[in-house]
Amino acid sequence: MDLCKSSLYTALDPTPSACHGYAFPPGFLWGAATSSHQVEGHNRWNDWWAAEQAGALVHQSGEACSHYELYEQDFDMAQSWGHNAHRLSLEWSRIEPVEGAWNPEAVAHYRDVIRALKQRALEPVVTLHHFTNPAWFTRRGGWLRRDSIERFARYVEYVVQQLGPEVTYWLTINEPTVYVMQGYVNGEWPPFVRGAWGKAIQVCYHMARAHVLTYRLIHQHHANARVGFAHSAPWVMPCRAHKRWDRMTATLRDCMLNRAFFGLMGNRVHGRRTPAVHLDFLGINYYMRTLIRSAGWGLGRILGRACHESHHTDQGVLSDIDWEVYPAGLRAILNKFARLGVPLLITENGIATTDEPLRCEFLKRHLTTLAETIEHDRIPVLGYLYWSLVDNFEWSEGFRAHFGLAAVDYATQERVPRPCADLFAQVCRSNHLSNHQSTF
Ligand code: IFM
Repeated sequence: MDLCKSSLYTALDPTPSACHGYAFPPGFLWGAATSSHQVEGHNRWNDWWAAEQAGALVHQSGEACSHYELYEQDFDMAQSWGHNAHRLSLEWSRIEPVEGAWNPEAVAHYRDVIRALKQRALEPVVTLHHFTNPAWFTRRGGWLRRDSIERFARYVEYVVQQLGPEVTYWLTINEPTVYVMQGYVNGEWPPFVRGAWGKAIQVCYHMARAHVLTYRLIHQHHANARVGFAHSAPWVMPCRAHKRWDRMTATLRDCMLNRAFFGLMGNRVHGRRTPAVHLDFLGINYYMRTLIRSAGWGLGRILGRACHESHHTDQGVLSDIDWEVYPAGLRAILNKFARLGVPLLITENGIATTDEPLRCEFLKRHLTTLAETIEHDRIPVLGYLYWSLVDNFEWSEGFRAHFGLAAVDYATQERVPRPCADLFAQVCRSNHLSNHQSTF
C-alpha cells in the first residue's frame, strides 16, 4: 500500500505536499524494550527462578542474555541504531532479596545502568515490576495478600529515593492483566493457580491499588516524574460478527482485558471523557488481534475462546507463537485509550519470528499505522519502543520466540543484528517515515 494512494490518506489529507511521508512529533521517543528476568541472567532470588529450578516450568532462564554484564555493549548497539530511549525493568528480587533487607550492590548496578543509558543519550523508561516477584514475597502469599500493596510501595519508595533524580519516565507495573490471567486463571505462570477467578480479582485489585499508591509516592519524591503503567492491549473482535453470542462474548472479554483494571483504578475507558487519575501517560503494549467465539454459558465458558481458524477475509499472518499480525488494531487501540485523556507511549510492539522479511513488514505496517493515527486522529503519542532489543527468555515459551532487533547466540552471547534493526534505525535517526519505507 502506498500511503499517498490509500483512500484513508487522500480522504483526510489530499495535499500533495503531505505525500513526502510522515514527520513524527519533535522529541518523539524511539527505542526498544527489555525486562530484567528475560535478559539479565541468574536472577536467583525471584519466584520464576524458584519455579524453574523446581521443575515447575519446562524452560530455565539460566544466564539468559547475560545482559547484567553486557548492558554497555547492548546500549552501544541501541545508540548506533539512532535510538534515543530504552525501556528496562528493575529486578525487585535483586534489590530486596530478603524481606526488608536492601542490597546496595544491586542499586549501584542499576544506577550504573541508567547512567550508561544517559551517557548514550538514551532516555530511560524504567519498569518497577515486570512479572517477577522476590521469592520471599511469593512464599508469604504474593499479591493475594492485602499488605502486598505496602510491601511493593516500600520497595518503590526505596528505589525512588536512590534512583529518582536520574529517571523521568516510570512504569509501575507491566501488564497486570496478563500477570493475573497467567498466574491465577490459566495457571501457567507462578504461582500456578488455575481457574481461581475470585483470587484473580483480588490480585487485580491489589495491583491497581499498588499502582495508585506508588504513583503518588513517586510524585511526592519527584514532582516532575511522569508515571504510568504498561497495559497489554489486544484488539478484541467477535469471530463471527453476525452472531449475537460472539459479539456479546467479545464485549465481555474486552471488558475483562481492556477495561477492568482501569475501573479498579478509578478510570473509565469508555463513556464520558474525563482526565484520567493517577496516570501521567499510559504505556500500550500492542501485538495482535484476538478473535473471540462464544463457547456457551457457565463460569469458565462465558468469556468464550480465541479462534485461530483462518476463515477471515482480512486474516493476518500468525507469528511463531500464533499471534495474529493486525496493524489496524493498533489504530483502534490508540483511539480507544486516548479517551482516558492522557498521552500514550507504545511501550511494546514486536513479532516473534525468524522470517526477517515478515518482521520488516510488521514494523513498516505498524509504524505506518502509528503515523496515520498521530497525524489524522490527533492522538498524542510520546514514543514507540520495539519489543525487544535482543532475543530473550520468553517466559514459559523459553528461548524459542525470536522478538529481537538482534539475535543472540546463547552459546557465546554474541549479538547478531537483524536487517530490521537497520530499517528501524532509519526511522529513529530521521524521526520520519518516508513513503519509500511505508510502501509494501
Ligand atoms: O516478552 C513479553 C513481555 O515480557 C511482556 N509483553 C509481551 C512480551 C512478548 O510476549
